[in-house]
Parts: sequence; structure tokens; C-alpha cells
Amino acid sequence: MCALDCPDTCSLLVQVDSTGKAQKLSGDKNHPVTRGFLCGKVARYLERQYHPERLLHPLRRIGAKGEGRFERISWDAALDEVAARLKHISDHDGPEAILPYSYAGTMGLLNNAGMDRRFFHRLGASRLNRTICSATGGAALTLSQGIKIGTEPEQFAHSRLILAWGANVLGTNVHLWPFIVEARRRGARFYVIDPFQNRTGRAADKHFPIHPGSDLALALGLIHVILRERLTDEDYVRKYSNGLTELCRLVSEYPPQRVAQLTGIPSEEIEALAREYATTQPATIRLNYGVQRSERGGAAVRAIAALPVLTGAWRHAGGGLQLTTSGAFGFNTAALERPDIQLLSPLGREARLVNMARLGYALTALTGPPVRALVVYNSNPAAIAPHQNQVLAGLRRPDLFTVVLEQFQTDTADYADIVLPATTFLEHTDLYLAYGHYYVQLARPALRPAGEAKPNVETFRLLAKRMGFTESCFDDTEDDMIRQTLASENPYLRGITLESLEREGSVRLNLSPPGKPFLPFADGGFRTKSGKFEFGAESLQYTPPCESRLGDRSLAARYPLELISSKNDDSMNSTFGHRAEVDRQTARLALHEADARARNIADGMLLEVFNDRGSCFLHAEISSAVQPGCVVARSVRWNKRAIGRRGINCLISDRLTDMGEGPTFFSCLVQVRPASAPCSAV
Ligand SMILES: Nc1nc2c(c(=O)[nH]1)N[C@H]1C(S)=C(S)[C@@H](COP(=O)(O)OP(=O)(O)OC[C@H]3O[C@@H](n4cnc5c(=O)[nH]c(N)nc54)[C@H](O)[C@@H]3O)O[C@H]1N2
Ligand SMILES: Nc1nc2c(c(=O)[nH]1)N[C@H]1C(S)=C(S)[C@@H](COP(=O)(O)OP(=O)(O)OC[C@H]3O[C@@H](n4cnc5c(=O)[nH]c(N)nc54)[C@H](O)[C@@H]3O)O[C@H]1N2
Ligand code: SF4
Ligand SMILES: [Mo]
Repeated sequence: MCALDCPDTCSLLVQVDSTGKAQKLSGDKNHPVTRGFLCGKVARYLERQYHPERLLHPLRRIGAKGEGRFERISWDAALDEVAARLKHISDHDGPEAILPYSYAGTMGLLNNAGMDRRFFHRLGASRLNRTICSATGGAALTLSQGIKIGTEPEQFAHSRLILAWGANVLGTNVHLWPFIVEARRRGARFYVIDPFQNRTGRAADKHFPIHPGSDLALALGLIHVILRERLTDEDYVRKYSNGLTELCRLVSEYPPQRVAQLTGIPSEEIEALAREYATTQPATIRLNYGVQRSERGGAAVRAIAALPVLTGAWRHAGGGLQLTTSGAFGFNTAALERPDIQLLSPLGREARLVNMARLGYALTALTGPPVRALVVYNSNPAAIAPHQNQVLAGLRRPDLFTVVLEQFQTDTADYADIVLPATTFLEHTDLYLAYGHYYVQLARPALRPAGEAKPNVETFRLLAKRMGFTESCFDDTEDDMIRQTLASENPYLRGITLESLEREGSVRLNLSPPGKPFLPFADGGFRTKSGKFEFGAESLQYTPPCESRLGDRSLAARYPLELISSKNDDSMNSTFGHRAEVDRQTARLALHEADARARNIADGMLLEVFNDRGSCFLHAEISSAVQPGCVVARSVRWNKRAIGRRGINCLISDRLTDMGEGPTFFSCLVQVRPASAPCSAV
């Protein structure tokens, strides 16, 4: 299985020669969703697998933090040192002075949230609130639907109208594309709502270039028209939703003319889209996480999720909405993660929760106790976390002990005291869910670990022994952990066992009888307390993001451009940042000709992009795909490849969203000028 943080979780085939070396990587044709092809980045994964810069041995830092000079040490020496330092810090400052930092470098459950969780629970370390990606949309969907599930990808083929709303399908979720193609072949229309016209927007029947962060306003405007023209499915709304009266009152304040001013989309187009959406069945929305990375992102998700409820689109195969499918995998996470062995803090409570979206704050300002040790795995916070200058200041602290488990010498690894080499998904066993389809999957290692690399599971198992933890869960094998995780009361998992996974590789959840589509909310069945969809109008009032063209006026006067640092098609967050080609793709800032002309900027010119938080250098790409007032940087570049060793995230604030305490990557105002003396910044 491909373990990258992607909705598709592709099933792979690896051809291995008699010496144990992989010769070819391809998609598995038998997989019903991913159907035998790979995205461009993973088609070339073997190059990463055998790259000369793969980390093969434990390392100890000998240079300054951030400089990247290390010496090779043995695993025994590395584990002894890590355990001794963690014990010392725990004894002197309390276990909460230790902070794990991880995200979805691998989505495999055991290596993502398995032995590591057990280890940190037993230690009593600070708990990490893993908000960096989907927390806002997840919180919003949970408030409205009670569960994070949506339309099956296979059903998109039956849709007559598909809206990709802040969803770069061709770039970030390419295995949905064939189903969209199939639907279009049968006459469906495909529209994209996105401030930037990326490949997906170019391939659409129509692209709506919305102002960043104004999706809530657009959704309220669409609802206004739908209610005004009585295009609702009254029966569905009456039976399965709550709060229509309040919603009606709210949207009366959002007539199309006003919404046009807020979103940049002409009022006639808003009217037409609302009518077409409400009168075309089945219609489905692929909402992706792009929308919720903004100050009003949570409310936007709730308002958009109201659309298929109002029109009754959920009744039909090929109708509804998909933000994620992850909530259907009702694994026994308590058995996997073992919060029950958590050492309660001296105060007799659970360890504190630290928000990963505010790592800079946590490392520089948090007290009671301050963070003294940081253990990073499956993530590269020096490059990907907001408010980068503060993050780097924290990582430079001489009194911070940093351990990094990695496959490559990332920017974060450069700040480590100890680096521990990690295996790739081709080298270890793991169990997978998906957030873009409904198959549970198992992968066994196809290759021997490179050098002395170890799976995260094994590294934390060994560390637990070194710390003197005697609970039997630290002796569990990977197979034990898989069995425990599958031992769940959830009916969707019934009959799915290690043995059935071993036999079939990918097994569909028990969502519907074989051959029948899964219609999650055809007859209501929302998992909220009321059992109904909650419109929640009281929290859906729209105010423009503070960092946007209609936001804080004095800020917008100094920094008039809205920056979107969305995903790069040929990479995966900062993974693949070592590739020269990826580095070029992520070293550009796309801007509109009018904005370039006003600043004497020519195509290809080196630019300084800045605001009060910092600055970085990128090359101008004058492009009609970007609307005036907006700039786009495909992300995330490795800092160390950039002038001044600063990346795009030094521009991003650590302000949080309206729900779920997520980051606001896409609510960011900047100014741009031709770089006069870039060398002085090095
Ligand atoms: N190739 C590739 N694939 C990836 C990743 C990658 O880095 N590269 N990353 C993976 C990860 S971690 C995730 S979370 C998913 C994310 O998948 P997506 O959500 O599809 O990716 P994003 O690029 O974050 O955002 C999608 C689109 O939202 C647009 N957008 C930005 N702001 C707004 C807004 O205010 N309103 C609207 N309507 N649109 C907006 C962006 O221009 C972008 O085209 O992709 C995963 N897949
Ligand atoms: N400006 C801007 N910033 C963003 C985003 C954006 O759109 N714009 N997107 C945000 C989002 S949605 C996300 S999800 C985050 C992603 O940020 P991260 O979660 O940090 O993801 P990556 O940058 O891909 O880094 C993952 C690291 O995990 C390592 N890794 C992979 N597998 C394993 C393993 O099995 N063991 C160990 N120990 N390491 C492994 C890889 O080598 C890689 O260096 O970035 C966020 N940051
Ligand atoms: S990154 Fe996504 S699309 Fe590419 S191979 Fe992995 S799971 Fe499939
Ligand atoms: Mo993400």
C-alpha cells in the first residue's frame, strides 16, 4: 500500500529480483478504486527508496543546531542516550516537558499511531493535538453530520453534476478522476470552485474563481436562492434535519448581490449555480481540505454540507458530498493506542494537550513546564508548520533535546540531537484505513530495510524497554497489534480479520450488501445526538477573514496580496523536497499580470515575499490562472534549498480557525517586490 498522506491509499505491486532489489513499482489492477495506476510522484518512488541520501544509520549531531553536521553512532548508543535524556527530563521537569510531534508521513496505523502512542501515554508526556490538516473540517462535519463519512468514490460515476469545491482532484486525489470521467461520458457536468485555476480547474466545464476564504458566503448565497425558489426536498429536510427556521433567517441576509461582493462571483452565476445544483439529481460535491484552511473554514464546511441535505441529494447513488471517508473505519483505537496506561501527571489528571499548529509557541513560550524534549516522527515541522521563524527559534534552543525519526535528512532532522533511521512503507508491515475510499488494507514488507533503518513500531518498542516499561503491550508484535485494532464492535468491520486481509489485501467495509452502493444518509441516519443533520445557523454568520482583501484594512493596505500555498501536484507536502524538479516547482510564486505590472515584476524574476512575520524568496510566474489580488505558491519546499533557508511557512500566522483549532494556512496577506539584494539574506 502507498502510505503517503493521500485520500487514495493505492494498492501497489512491487517486482523484486533474486537479490531482493525492487525493479518495478506499479498499481494493482485488481483494486476496485485505485485500479492499477499510480500518481506521478509514486510511480517514481523507487528512486526515493534507493536514493543515496536515504538515512541508513543512527546519527548524533556534532555541528550547531540546523547546520546539519552529524556523526554515525550505533543503535545501542543512540537508544541509551535518548532514554537517559528522556528519563532525566521527566524526573526534573515532569513528563509533560516531553512533547511528541508527528503527523501522517505514513498513514499506516501501527507506525502512525501505534507503539508511539503507547510509549508516550506510559511516559505521561504532553499529548499532541493533531490539528495540522483536517481538524477544522472534521470538527465541522462532526457537528453537522455526527460522523466523518461521505459519498463513495465509485458512486461519482452515477452523478449528473459534480462540484469540486476547493478540491484539486487531478493533483491530490487522482483516483477519483476516472469516476468523474465516466460520469461526464454519460453527460454529467463538472464544475470547480477554487481561487486558483489549477489543472483540475482547467479540465472543468466551468471554473468559479472565488475569493480565498469566502466559501461560507457563497454557500449561504446558494442556500438563499434554493430556499427562496423552494427548490428543497421538503420531505427530506423535515424528516432528517434540525434548524431550518434559523437557517432561513440567516440566509435572508445573504442575497446574491451581497454574496457577489464578498466572493467575486457575479450574482447571475450564483443564481444559476444554485438552480442547476438543486434541480440536477444526482449531484455530488467533492469538498476537500483546501476550503477549511481559512479563518471561517469550519463554518464554510458546515454550510456546504447543508446543500445535499436541503436538496435531498443524499437519497441517490451518485449524490451527496465527500470530504472524507475516514470516520467509517471504526477501529479499536483504544486497544491500539492504550490511553489506559497513561501515567497521570503529578496533578492526577491527563497530560496537557499541545496544539501542533502552534509549535513555535509551544517551543518558545509555553511554561508549566516548558518543552525540554521534542520527539519528531512522520513529520517535518521545520518546513510545514505555521509561523516558521518562531518554530526555528524554538528548534535552535540549546536546552531543547530533539530526536527525529526519519528517512531523509530533512530541515527538522538538521536540528536534531539524535537522528534515527526509519523504514519506508515498502519495508514494514502495516494496516491501513483510507480517507478517500472504504477499503481496509494490509501490507507486508516487500523489501529488506535499507541499512539499519527500523520501523517506528520497533524504535518505540526498543525505547520502551530502555525506559524500563514492563507492560506486556510493549512486547506485542505487529500482528498482535493488527488483531487488537480489528477487534471492534463496529458493524462496518464485522468479519474483517487479519486472515481475510492476508488473503485479499484490500477488503471493503461492510457498508452495504455486496454489489449495492453505500448510501450513507439516504434515510437520514445522521450520528448527531438528535439523529438529524444540524444546520447550526447560529455559528454560520460570515465575516471575511482578518487576513483577506475585505478583512483588516490596515493590514490589507500594507500587505495587499492573498497568499495560497496549496499542494504541489508532483510532491507530497515536504516529502520529495530533495528532488530538483520538485524544488523548482515549489520555488515559484504565481501572480496575475496586473499585480506583476504594478510592481515592475517580470516573469522568472526573483521576488521577495514578505509580511510582519518574515520573508522568503521565490521566482515570479506570471499566470492568468491566478485572480488579481491573489498569489499562489505550490508547497511545501525544503527550507534548506531556499535562499536564506526560509520557506513559505515563515509567512503563515499561527492564528487558528473557527472550529477544531486548525491552522489558517490559506488566510495570509503578503506583499511582493523584486528581490534587490537576495544574497544579504543568506
Ligand atoms: N500531489 C499532492 N497530493 C496530495 C498532497 C500533496 O502535497 N501533493 N497532500 C495531501 C494532503 S496532506 C492533503 S490534506 C490533501 C489536500 O487536498 P486538497 O484539499 O485538494 O489540496 P489543497 O491544495 O490543500 O487545496 C485544494 C484547492 O483548494 C484551493 N483553495 C485554497 N483556498 C481556498 C478557498 O478559500 N476556497 C476554495 N474554494 N478553494 C481554496 C487551492 O487553490 C487548491 O487548488 O492532499 C493530499 N494529496
Ligand atoms: N504552507 C503550507 N503548509 C502546509 C500545508 C499547505 O498546504 N501549505 N499543508 C499542511 C498539511 S494538510 C499537512 S497534512 C502537513 C503535512 O506535513 P508533514 O506531516 O510534516 O508531512 P511531510 O512534509 O510529507 O513530512 C512527512 C515526513 O515523514 C517522513 N516519513 C514517512 N514515512 C515515515 C515513517 O514510516 N517513519 C518515519 N519516522 N518517518 C516517515 C517523511 O520522510 C517526511 O519527511 O503540512 C501542512 N503544512
Ligand atoms: S500518493 Fe496517493 S495517488 Fe499516489 S500512489 Fe500514493 S495513494 Fe496513490
Ligand atoms: Mo494534509
